[in-house]
Amino acid sequence: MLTGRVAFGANNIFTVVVDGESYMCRLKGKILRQDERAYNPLAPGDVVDFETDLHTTGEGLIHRRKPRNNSLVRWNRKRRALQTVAANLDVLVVVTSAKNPPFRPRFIDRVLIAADEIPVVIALNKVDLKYDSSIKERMQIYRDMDYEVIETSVKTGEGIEQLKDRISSGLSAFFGQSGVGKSSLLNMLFPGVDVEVGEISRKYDRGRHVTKNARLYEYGENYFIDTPGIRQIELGIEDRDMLDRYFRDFVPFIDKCEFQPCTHLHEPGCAVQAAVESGLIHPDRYESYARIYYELESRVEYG
Ligand SMILES: Nc1nc2c(ncn2[C@@H]2O[C@H](COP(=O)(O)OP(=O)(O)O)[C@@H](O)[C@H]2O)c(=O)[nH]1
Ligand SMILES: [Mg+2]
Ligand SMILES: [Zn+2]
Repeated sequence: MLTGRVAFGANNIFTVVVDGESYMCRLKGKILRQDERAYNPLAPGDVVDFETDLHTTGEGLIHRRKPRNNSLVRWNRKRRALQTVAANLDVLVVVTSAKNPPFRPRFIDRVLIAADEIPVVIALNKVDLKYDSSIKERMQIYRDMDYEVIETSVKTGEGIEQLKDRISSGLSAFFGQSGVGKSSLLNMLFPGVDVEVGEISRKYDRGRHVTKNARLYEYGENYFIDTPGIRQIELGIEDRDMLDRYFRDFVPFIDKCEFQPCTHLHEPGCAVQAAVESGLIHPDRYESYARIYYELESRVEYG
C-alpha cells in the first residue's frame, strides 16, 4: 500500500502523486461515499492510501482517505450538493485583480467565509495597471480585519518575493475569478511547472475559462493547487444565523443588537446597521452580508 496526494479528479478517476510519480486510480467499492451530500468524494490535496496494480503500471485502487485538516467547500448549485474544491491547505491565496477583470470585493468576501479556519492571503494582482485609488482603501479594510494583503504584479515582479515566502512550505491553493492571473503567478513562483495561462477575452473583458478542474502540482517538497476561475462562489453554510460571525468587522457589534438573535436586516436597535451608518462598517461589506443571507434563505425554502 502506498500513500499519496490526490492531484486531480474527473469521472471518478483520480490522479494520485507520490514523489514525482503519478498513478491513475479508481475507488475501491463504496467506502468513500459515506457523505451523501458531498458531490465529490476526493479533492486535490486529499491524502489517500492506495494499492498499485500488479499487472499494469501507473494504475491503482484507492482504499481510504486520511482525515482532512481542513477543506475549501462551495455549494454546487447545478448538482445541489457541497463540493470540496481543495483539502488540507496550509494557505489559501485569494487572487484578485486591480483591473481587467474589474476588482470584485464581494467575491473576496465570499471566499474569506468559505476559507473559514484556513489561513488566507489576499493577492491583489496586476497592480502594474493604472487602477482606481478606491481599491487601495478597500484593501485596507481587509488589513484592518487582520487579513494579509500582498500587492503583486507578474509584469513588474512586485510582491512576488513576499508571496513566495508565504507559500514556501506545505500546500497552497490559488483561488479567484477567471483571468485575475492565478496561473501566471504560479508560473512565476514555481518556474518550470508550466501551468496553463489563458488570454483575456477583449470583448467581455473577462478571463476565458481555461482550467476545468482544480489541479495539484508537486514542486520539490511543496505542493500547490491551481483552481479553475469561477464567476461566483456560493457558500456551504448550513445555519444562516451564524453568517454574521464570519464577518470579522461585524463581530464587535453583534452582541449589542437590541433583538437577539438579530438578522441585522430589519430589526430596530440593530448595532450592526448603526455601525454601517456611522462608517465603522463599510457598506460593501454589509451588502455582501445581506446578499449571502438572502441566498442561504432561498436555498432553505426552495430546498
Ligand atoms: N498587466 C498584467 N497582466 C497580467 C498579470 N498577471 C496575469 N496577467 C495576464 O492576465 C491574463 C490571464 O492570466 P491567467 O494567469 O491565465 O489568469 P487565471 O485565469 O487567473 O489563471 C493573461 O493574459 C496574463 O498574461 C499582471 O500582473 N499584470
Ligand atoms: Mg488559470
Ligand atoms: Zn443586528
